[in-house]
Amino acid sequence: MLLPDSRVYVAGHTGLAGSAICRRLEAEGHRNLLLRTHTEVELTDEGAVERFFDAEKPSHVILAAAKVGGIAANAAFPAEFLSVNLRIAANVIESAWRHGAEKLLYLASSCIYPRVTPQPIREEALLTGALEPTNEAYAIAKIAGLKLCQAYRRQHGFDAIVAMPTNLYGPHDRFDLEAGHVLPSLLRRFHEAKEAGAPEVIVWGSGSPRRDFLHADDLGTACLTLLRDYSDEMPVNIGSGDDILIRDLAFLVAEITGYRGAITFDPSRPDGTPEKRLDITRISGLGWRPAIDLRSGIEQTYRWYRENCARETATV
Ligand code: GFB
Repeated sequence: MLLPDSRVYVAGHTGLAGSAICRRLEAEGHRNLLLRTHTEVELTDEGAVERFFDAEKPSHVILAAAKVGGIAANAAFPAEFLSVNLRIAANVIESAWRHGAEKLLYLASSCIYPRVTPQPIREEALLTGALEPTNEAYAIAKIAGLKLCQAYRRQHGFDAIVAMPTNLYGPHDRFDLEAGHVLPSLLRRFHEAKEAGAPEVIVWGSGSPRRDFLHADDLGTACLTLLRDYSDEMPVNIGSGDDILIRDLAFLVAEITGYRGAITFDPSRPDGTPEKRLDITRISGLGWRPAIDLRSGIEQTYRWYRENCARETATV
């Protein structure tokens, strides 16, 4: 059972998802969080992971560590996305089970569903069709992690559960113009264009794909719900219940950042999956609902970006 003094290890606590999960755990009174940076415990190193679990013996493990990136980074570095994420999943899941963790929550991703599948996407759609080529390597690694959770549950009775988050955004994201996801990239691009008085901002692709965006703080509440109230091999979708055209997202980001110049779409950049809105019936049945609407979530993220990153990124 998850108690305030449970020894909870959050792997990936500095990232977008992991930091939000830590904020939620702390807000709910958890005072025994085990946190280690990359340099303290390298998760691709089997020996380092084994030594950490042997010494600390966490009772609960949240596996939010992963090599992630937007559509361009996924397409450019498939070897790293596949290899690093496979090793992280194999090492952490094995050590957690071996050292007697009570429960493990693995974060997969909505990009592991087939490229074209009925919307909203139900959990049962997994492995029913071909993957989106731009993120196939990452998706295969995440599917392997999910299957490891199911296999350790079946073979060893290990209570490993899987969450399938949609496209996330929020504080501590990677506001990188080339390697980041669409929302942080556009926030930075529109912000810099406004500051520089640039006449045009270029948005990748046709603008016609649709995406389901969830603020990371809503992911945090969903993860706690699952840790407390869910124990089954079926993965659980975590999404907003809605989606938006990338074109409309670009106009919304322009409005929030105060940019007034032209917006041009560049069809030479990839669109990726046409749409991936998640069906959230399963997690809704546990009483969870997203609390942050897209506009106020982007406004809050933009404030965070200006306070924490805008000055450094402007000089890059
Ligand atoms: O966020 P994004 O890279 O993720 O791109 P995916 C979403 C959509 O936004 C694509 C368009 O249609 C892009 O073409 N887009 C427009 C941009 N402007 C930009 C921009 O400046 N930067 C970026 N990045 N996109 C990722 C997967 O796919 O989703 C990952 O590759 C991961 O593996 C993540 O699963 C959640 O939704 O296309």
